[in-house]
Amino acid sequence: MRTDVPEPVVMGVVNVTPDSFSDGGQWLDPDAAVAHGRDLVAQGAAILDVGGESTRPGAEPVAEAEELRRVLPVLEGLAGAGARLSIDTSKAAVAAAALDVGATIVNDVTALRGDGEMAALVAQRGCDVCLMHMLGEPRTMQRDPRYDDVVDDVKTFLAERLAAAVAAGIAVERVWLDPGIGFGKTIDHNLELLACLDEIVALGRPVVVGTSRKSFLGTITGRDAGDRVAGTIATNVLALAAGARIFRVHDVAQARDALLVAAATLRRPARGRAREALSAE
Ligand code: PMM
Repeated sequence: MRTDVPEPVVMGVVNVTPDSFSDGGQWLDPDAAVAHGRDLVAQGAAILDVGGESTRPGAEPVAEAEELRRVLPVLEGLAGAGARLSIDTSKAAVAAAALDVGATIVNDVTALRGDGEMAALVAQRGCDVCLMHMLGEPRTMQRDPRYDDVVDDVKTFLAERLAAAVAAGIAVERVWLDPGIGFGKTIDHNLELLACLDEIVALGRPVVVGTSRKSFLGTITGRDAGDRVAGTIATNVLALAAGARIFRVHDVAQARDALLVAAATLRRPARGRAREALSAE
């Protein structure tokens, strides 16, 4: 039996943005976003990741006041909905306001590099934090990204950011790591990272993967963003087998079912060992 297969945790995406790549504009109205979040909880999301600034390739930054206006009513409406709340932001003021209304996770795609106040805030509040790898910034990140060795580079980056977080007073147990699929990466970079995800898992912290509906899945399958759930699930199941623990997805019910079945299967004793166990009885 594999004893290293984590209990998968599904993080449902609630994008309160006009321009996210697969669901932009769908949940801009706070009531619609709250209803969507509740639906994702009913589908099995243990975490809701609420974001008010799109990080799609080419996206322009959003002003702090506008980001707050988008996410706060939604977080307030989802407090007590049955899932932990994560704030997807790189601004410390937005994270602080979100933590004030019940969020317990900061999902920072800049890995604490975007706002000089963010590390101290996370340290002081004692919340969980997801540190993600991104090459460059959303506006320009898909313009010819290059690495010496993408797996080594991402691994080194995440190890450095983990060390920086701990040096800033964040408890090591609070830190999650994410290779940042699609953030300054070609299709080959994304596939290489997924194929070698065990090396990121070996850094010893829970690993988050966010492949949901992303464009490399469309490149492989020829399908539009809304029709990439099967491709998303393939990556989720493979990532689980490599030891990833948290799966950031739009299609919660399908991902949950696939991950539960995959986890149950991976935990079965291997055939030879099962026979040995039986004959020893
Ligand atoms: N991807 C997006 C936004 N936030 N956060 C983490 N930790 N990991 C990701 O891969 C990630 C993220 C972009 O996807 P979206 O526009 O569908 O939200």
